[in-house]
Amino acid sequence: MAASGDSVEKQAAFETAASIIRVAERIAVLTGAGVSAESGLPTFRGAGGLWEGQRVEDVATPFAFRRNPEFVWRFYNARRTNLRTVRPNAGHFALAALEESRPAGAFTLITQNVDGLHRAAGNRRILELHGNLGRVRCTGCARIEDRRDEALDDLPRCERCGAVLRPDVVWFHEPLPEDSWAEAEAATSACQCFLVVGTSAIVYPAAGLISSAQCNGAAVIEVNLEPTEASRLADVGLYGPSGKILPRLVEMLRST
Ligand code: BJW
Ligand code: ZN
Repeated sequence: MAASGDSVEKQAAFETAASIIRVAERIAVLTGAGVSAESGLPTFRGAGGLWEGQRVEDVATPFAFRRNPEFVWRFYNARRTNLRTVRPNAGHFALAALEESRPAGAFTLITQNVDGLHRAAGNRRILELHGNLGRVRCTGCARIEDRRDEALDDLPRCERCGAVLRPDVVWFHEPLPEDSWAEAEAATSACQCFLVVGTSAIVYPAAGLISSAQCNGAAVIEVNLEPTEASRLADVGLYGPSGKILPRLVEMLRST
């Protein structure tokens, strides 16, 4: 169904994307901060982004945390407060519906996001490459706990060993969680369709999955407000808010 005001090219792009998804036996999706933008969570880069006026090295590296843990915790506690009220948007729900429409194991959602919104929307097979903002990890005994629903101190400490806690997220210069990364690589090389949603595709190794998918013969579909580093690898680009594009795509798949 064509949306009024669409160009012929845009409608053709939707149809091409729908036909790629229809015939794909396995689908992998890579999401970034843009998919949560319509839930009210700022993205990282660009105007109004989380890092506007902020040096990344001051907040998102282990060195920054060692130098000034209170400063880093202020940044993360502000974001954690939002987590308690934020809700998935239509884009998240469309991805959950897409998984639901597929046989078990044929759909993998790989996310760089730390907000937990894909799980809240109902996706089941989720690989969180950059951790989760709701969890804390002890810098002493390495215990991981879910503290999503709690306000934390300015410099929270482990109840077991007294060491300083840190957010259980992946900062620059840190390795990605081994299991999730291995599963993401496997899902990427096994899929016939790789859908890239709301990411600037500049952070590695996550962004490298896009070229791996393409090299392995998958068709790449990009959904973003604008072209990105991923666009040159994409077979189809659907440009607009993911909260509008994804529900429309899923609706097209339902009606055929
Ligand atoms: C919309 C929209 C709407 C808006 N609808 N769209 C190879 C080459 C070059 C460099 C490297 C490399 N390998 C490693 C590196 C170094 C580094 C890196 O990638 N640097 C680059 C920046 C150059 N990578 C690392 O350090 C990684 N670790 C590593 O490689 O370790 C190796 C190692 C091995 C063994 C031992 C030790 C080390 C770790 C990367 C961790 C990234 N972490 C962060 C912070 C997480 C915690 C937190 O949340 O604070 O993850 S950085 C930040 O960027 C966050 C994001 O997940 C990630 C990606 O950002 P994303 O999601 O793409 O957001 P934006 O803002 O960039 O883009 C938003 C997009 O949405 C835009 O395109 C908008 O247009 C779009 N949009 N509204 C649709 N409504
Ligand atoms: Zn501890």
